[in-house]
Amino acid sequence: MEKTWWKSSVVYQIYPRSFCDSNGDGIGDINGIRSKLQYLKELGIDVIWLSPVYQSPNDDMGYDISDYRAIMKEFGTMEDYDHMLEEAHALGIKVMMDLVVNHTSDEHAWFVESRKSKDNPYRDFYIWRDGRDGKEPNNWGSCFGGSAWKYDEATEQYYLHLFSPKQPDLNWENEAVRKSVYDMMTWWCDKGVDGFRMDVISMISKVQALPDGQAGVSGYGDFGPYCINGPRVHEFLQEMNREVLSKYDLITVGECSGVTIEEAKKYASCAGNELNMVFQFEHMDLDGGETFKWNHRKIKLSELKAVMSKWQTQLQGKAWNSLYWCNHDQPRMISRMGDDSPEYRERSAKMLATCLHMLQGTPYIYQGEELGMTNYPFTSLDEFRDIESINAYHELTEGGIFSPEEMFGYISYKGRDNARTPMQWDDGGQAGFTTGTPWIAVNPNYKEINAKEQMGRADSVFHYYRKLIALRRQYDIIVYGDYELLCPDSEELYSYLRAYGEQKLLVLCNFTSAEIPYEFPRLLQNRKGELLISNYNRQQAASSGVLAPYEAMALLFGSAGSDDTAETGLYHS
Ligand code: TEU
Ligand code: CA
Repeated sequence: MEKTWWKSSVVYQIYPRSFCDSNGDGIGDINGIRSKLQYLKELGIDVIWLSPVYQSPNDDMGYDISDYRAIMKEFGTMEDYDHMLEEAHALGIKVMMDLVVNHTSDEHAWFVESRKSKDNPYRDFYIWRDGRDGKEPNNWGSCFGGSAWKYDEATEQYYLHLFSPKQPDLNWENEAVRKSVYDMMTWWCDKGVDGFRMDVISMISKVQALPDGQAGVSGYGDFGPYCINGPRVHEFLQEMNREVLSKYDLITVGECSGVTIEEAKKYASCAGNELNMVFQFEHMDLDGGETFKWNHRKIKLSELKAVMSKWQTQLQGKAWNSLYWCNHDQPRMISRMGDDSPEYRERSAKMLATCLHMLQGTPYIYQGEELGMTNYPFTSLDEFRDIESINAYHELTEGGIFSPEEMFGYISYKGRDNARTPMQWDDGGQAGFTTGTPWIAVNPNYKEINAKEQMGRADSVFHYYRKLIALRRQYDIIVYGDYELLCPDSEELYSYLRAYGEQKLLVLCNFTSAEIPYEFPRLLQNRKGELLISNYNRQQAASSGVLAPYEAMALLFGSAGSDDTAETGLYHS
C-alpha cells in the first residue's frame, strides 16, 4: 500500500462559531482560532478541518454560502484568515477547507441573478422547473422538512433545494457551474490551503428526469435514489481532480451520505483519480429508522462492529477509510455509545477513542471530543439554534407523528446542537469561550470538563488523545496494518487484530459498565505483548483475564519469538 502523508495524519475539526471568541460578541472567530493553535500543536494533530468560514447569512450556520471568496463578517477578515493560515503552517499544521458546492445560499450573486429572469445568463446555474398541475414539479421532500421545491413568483417556476429553501442546489450539468467552482477552488489552493472536505458531494449529480420518490411518513418522496451517487458524480469528480486537485498536494474527503462500499471504491480509489477518502454514514445511521434519526434507539454493538469491519476489510488495499465518531452534525458519541455519567465519563471517552484510533484510516477528532465533552441538557425548545432540529420538531409534532414531549426528547438526544455548544476552555465564566453572551448556551458541566483542567492532569482524556496521536505517528501498523474482527457476536466486547509484516496489534474494548472476561486469540496465547496504551494505567496484560468497566487496551506483538526482548509497560510520549 502506498504511504502518503494524509494516510498517517490525524485531523481535528473546528466549528468556528463555537470554538473561541476573540472579541466578546459571543461568536467564535478566526482570531479566536489563532489564539488556540498552540493548544492544537500540543494535542499533536496534523490537519485542521475548518467548517465553513465564508460569507453566509447563516440559515444553516455557514453551510449556505453567499460569497466563496469572502470571510463571514462575524468571523473576521480575509487578513485574519491569511494570518491564521500562515501561523498554522509555521506550526506544521495543515488547513483543510469545507467546500459546500452542492448548493449556495439564495443570497449568492449567482442565485440573485438566476431568479431574475428565465433568460438571465445565470438561470441555468440552478435547477428550475415548471410546476405540475399547479403543484411542485415532483414529490421530493427536503432534508430540513417540507418540499424540496420552492416557487418563485418572478418567473413562475420552482427551484430545487435538497436542504433549506435558502440553499438552492447548483446545476452541475451546466459546464459554467463546474468551471466557476474549479476556479474558486484554484483560488483557495493558490492561497495555500491544504485540502477540502466536500459537503454532500455525493449529491451533486441528479437523474435529470427528476422522478417522484417513494413517500415516507412525512408524505414527501425520497430523493435519494435520484440524487445520491447520481449518474455523473464520478465523471464530475474526475474532472475536478484533473482540473484542480491533481495540481496540488492536498488532502480531500468527500462527505458521502448514502455511500456504499462499491461507490466508495470509486470516490476514494487508490488510483487517486477522484478523492482521498469519504465519510460514510452507515455506522451513524444504525440507530436511525422510519422517522430519520428521531428516536431513542441505542446502537447494538454487534451491528456497529459489523459495519466498521465491513468498511475496514472491504476497502483494504482498494480505497482509504476515514474514521469518525463525532462531528458538527452528530450528538456527542460519549452520550450515545459511551457513558456520560461522572463515574464513567472519562473511562468511556478513552475507550471510544482507543477503539477508533487503532483502526485503519485517517482519524477525525471533533472539537471537545478530546475532552470527553457530552450532550447538552436541553430543557426548552428556545435553547435550540439548528434549523434541522427546529424544523423537524414542528413538522413531526404538527403532523401528529410524535407528541411534543416525545419529539423534544428526540431532538435533545440526537440534535446537532449537542455538538455545537461552545468549546470548554476553562472553569471561568462561559467556559472561557467568550467574555460576552454566547450565541448558544455553554454546557453547564464546564466546571468539571474543560481544557485547562485536563491539560494539567496527566491521566485526563486530553492527554490520552495526545498519546493515541503520538502512537499513530510512531507505529506503521496502526496506520497501515490489515484488520480482522474478533468475537463478532459479543454485545460487550469490541476486539480486533491488526497485522503488519510480522507484527500484530491486539485491541480490546469493553463497551459496558460491567466486568467482561477476555482472552487473547489462540495465536497470541502465552505471548507477552507490549501494552501501548491502557485507560486503566495497566502495566501489562495476561493472555486472559477480566476487563474493567469501559476498559480498553492496545497490545503490540513483535515477530514470533521476539516478544521477550520487546519492552513492556505503558507508552510514554
Ligand atoms: O450534511 C449533510 C447531511 O447529510 C446532513 O443532512 C446530515 O444527514 C444531517 O446533518 C444529520 O443530522 C452536510 C453538513 O455537514 C451539514 O452541517 C449541512 O447542514 C448540510 O450538509 C447542508 O449543507
Ligand atoms: Ca467573535
